[in-house]
Parts: sequence; C-alpha cells; structure tokens
Amino acid sequence: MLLEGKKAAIFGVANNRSIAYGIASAFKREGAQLCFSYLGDSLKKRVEPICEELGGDFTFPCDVASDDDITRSAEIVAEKWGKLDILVHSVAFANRDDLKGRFIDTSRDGFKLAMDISAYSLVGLARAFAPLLNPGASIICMTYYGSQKVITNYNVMGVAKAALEASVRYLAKDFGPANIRVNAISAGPIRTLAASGIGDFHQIGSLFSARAPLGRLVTIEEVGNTAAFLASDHASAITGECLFVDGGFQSVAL
Ligand code: NAD
Ligand code: 0WE
Repeated sequence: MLLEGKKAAIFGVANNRSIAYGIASAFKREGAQLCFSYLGDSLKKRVEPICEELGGDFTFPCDVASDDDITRSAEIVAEKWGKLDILVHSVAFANRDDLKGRFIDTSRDGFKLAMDISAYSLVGLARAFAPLLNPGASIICMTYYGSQKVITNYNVMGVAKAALEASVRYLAKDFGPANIRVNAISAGPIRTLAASGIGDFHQIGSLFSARAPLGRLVTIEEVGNTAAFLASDHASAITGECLFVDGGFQSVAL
C-alpha cells in the first residue's frame, strides 16, 4: 500500500461524485488515515456518512473564505492527530452568472470571490497547516485546462485557476526546504455537482471525448489514483508541477 501510515486532510467533498471523494477512496485503499472538512451544516449531513463509509477519523467545518475557519481547522487536526502528511484542496467557487456570457462583464466582486475561494484559499490553508506538515508531506490541488487556454464560459474561473497554478509554483519554492511538495492535478471535465451547475455539460463532454486521444471522459477514480501517486513517496522529486489527467486532451491542437 502506497500511503500506509500517512494522515490526509481532504477539503472539498460534497457528495460521492466529488473529485475529492475519488481521491479519498484511493487514499483509503492505499492505507491512509482520513479526515474531511465540510462547508456548512447542509454538507455536514452528506460528508459525515462518507467519512464513516471510508473509515475516516473525523470531520470538521471549514468555509475557506474565513481565516478563522482555516485557523480552527488546523487547530482541530493538530489536536486530533498532531501531524499531517497530505493536504488535498478540491475547492472552487464563482458566481453562477460569471460562468456564462462574456468574461469582460465580470464584476470586481465576482472576480474577488472566485479568486478568494478558488485560489487564495490554497495559500491560506498551506500557511495554517505548515506547522503540522511532516517532512515528505504533499499538498495537492485541482485545476482545469481553462487556466491555460480559453474555454467558453469558464471565464473568471480560468483566471482563478491560472492564479492557483502559479500559487502552486511559489508554494513549492517556499516548502521545498522542508521537503514538502506542492502540486496540481488538471482533470478533464467530470460531471460533478460543480460541473452540473453549469449549462451544457453534455456538449462539453462530447467535444472533449472527440478530441482527447483516449476518446472518453476521465473518472474520479483515475484522478484519485494520480493523487495517491503524487501523495506517495514514489513522487518524492515532483513539486511545483501540474499533472494532466485528461486522456491526453491537452496535448492535441487539431
Ligand atoms: P464538487 O462540487 O463536488 O466540489 C467542490 C467543492 O468545493 C464542494 O465540496 C464545495 O463544498 C466546496 N466549496 C465551495 N466553496 C467553498 C468554501 N467557501 N469553503 C469550503 N469549501 C467550498 O465539484 P468537483 O468537480 O469535485 O470540484 C472539485 C475541484 O475540482 C474544484 O477545484 C474544481 O475546480 C476542480 N475541477 C473540476 C473539474 C470538473 O469537471 N468537475 C475538472 C477539473 C478541475
Ligand atoms: O472548475 C470547475 C467548476 C467550478 C465551479 C462551478 C460552479 C457551478 C455552480 C465554480 N463555481 C460554480 N458556481 C456555481 O454556482 N470545472 C472545471 C467544471 C466546469 O465548469 C465549467 C466548465 C467545466 C468543465 C464552466 C464553464 C465551462 C466548462
């Protein structure tokens, strides 16, 4: 087992279709101990059964928009476990109205919100959890190709993901001397809660499958297996990197 004896904190499970659920399942299979954050009381009811199903140790509330919540999360994990080996950030949010129409119409507040929840939160979590992270620890976040090329309607989320990917590189530099690695996984489109909140997923899926060398969508299990590798000691020289789990889509132009 790849992750035996490692402790992982997972941010971003909403239900059993979440990418974070696929990651947590792979971690569990590889022998990691798990804990889960949830956003608000409505998600607590969903995340607690998932924590039980996956044999997790505990859950805790965290709205990543709140510095107090982030600080408290690190305190809870420190009280329960002392140290941590893996931190998974699988969180993003923008106003629904900003994920359609023209990017130019993004308001200052909409821009700030997307950047705060989807990019800054990685920096805030990394700083709060830094004192807990063991040498060899791994921080992993989720990104999307709309950060690098224009994907219709992804708009302000593309800008926020570009900031997230740059943050991964700067965090990797800061954490390197402590032998802590920071990486992103760029997943192809997956029908999750966040993806069904957008208009025509069916069309995005068809266009994606038609271009991707593997000719199909990717699964949360495949993202989970990649995350398990990145979190493991087999990836001990990989940091500041963005790994595509996209069936090769990103490598094809026409
Ligand atoms: P999801 O809806 O299952 O997960 C998104 C999570 O973000 C939810 O658990 C939600 O509670 C959490 N969240 C939102 N605002 C928050 C806040 N203020 N504080 C704490 N948590 C908050 O959807 P998903 O597709 O699994 O998304 C997970 C990550 O994967 C996101 O970063 C997303 O951008 C990324 N991603 C998704 C796809 C896709 O096609 N689904 C592709 C590539 C990358
Ligand atoms: O990162 C994402 C989704 C992020 C997201 C989704 C929502 C929907 C509901 C952020 N905020 C919200 N806010 C809501 O109110 N993905 C990679 C999935 C996704 O989103 C798209 C996509 C794909 C793929 C938006 C436009 C076009 C394609």
